[in-house]
Amino acid sequence: MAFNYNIYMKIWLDTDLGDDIDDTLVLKALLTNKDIEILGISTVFKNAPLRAKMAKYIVSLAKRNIPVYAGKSIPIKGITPVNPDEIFCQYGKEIGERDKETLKETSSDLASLSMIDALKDNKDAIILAIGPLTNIGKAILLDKENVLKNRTLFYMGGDYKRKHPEWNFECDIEAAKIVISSSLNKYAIGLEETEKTKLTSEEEKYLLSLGNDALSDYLKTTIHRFKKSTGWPITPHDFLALYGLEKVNELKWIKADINFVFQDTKPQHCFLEVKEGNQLNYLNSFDRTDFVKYLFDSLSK
Ligand SMILES: [Ca+2]
Repeated sequence: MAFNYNIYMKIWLDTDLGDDIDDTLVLKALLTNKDIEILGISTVFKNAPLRAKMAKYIVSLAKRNIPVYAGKSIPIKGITPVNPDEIFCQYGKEIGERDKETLKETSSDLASLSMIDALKDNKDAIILAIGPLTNIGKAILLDKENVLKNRTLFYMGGDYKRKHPEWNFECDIEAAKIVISSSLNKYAIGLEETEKTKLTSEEEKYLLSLGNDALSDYLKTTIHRFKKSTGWPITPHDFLALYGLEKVNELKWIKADINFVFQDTKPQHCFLEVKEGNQLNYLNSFDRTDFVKYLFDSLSK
């Protein structure tokens, strides 16, 4: 089924914001884009309730009223050990403490069920998934009325041109398998492309100069926390999924089937065997200059 691009878009965002800075960049861009309606936000992986609190705080800074749900902290079946009490590097006391009430949400299906409900009421809505695929996989398992059948999903995950393990897939390999074998109309943004988005120090400086409202200031605070904690350059992996969604008709996509391959020597890693097929469309390439312009334009609104 072809993806019908509309200028006005309705999106459900599923995110593991709080660790790498790219999710926070995507959320800020979505909140300030008047052509995009966010139907809901679900958080995933490790401390999903605290991630939901962070997302709620960012939504409140944008003076928006968008439902935020804490989804699954623990993968359906992952490879990497997960600590649901882990505090992410962008955490600050403005987000609030994790409390007993939110702990209950760790095992709740509410996020996935709310995603199904939102898509049921909005036939043209798209899912944008920029974390491990646990909530999406869970939604497919819970979707008794086939609401998700043939619906469109853009996700950052997998590596389609190299035999490299990729974090989002590796963190919940079972969820990735459920999503890949589902009827969802999938647009995949692979690590082999997102790695090319790494910003130069000049580009980082420019990013930090954008905007002077409360939301932009908070974004800068979280960037500083991320940099201080990791020392990593900003690589907006997840932003390429948003770019892919907005530029879907201008970009080249390749249709493929994939198999998950585990190595005996390194069972913790899993790579993809890619062949011609119809399971998904993966991004073949993009113009980095155009992407960086899009990133800066989106974040200066
Ligand atoms: Ca992410």
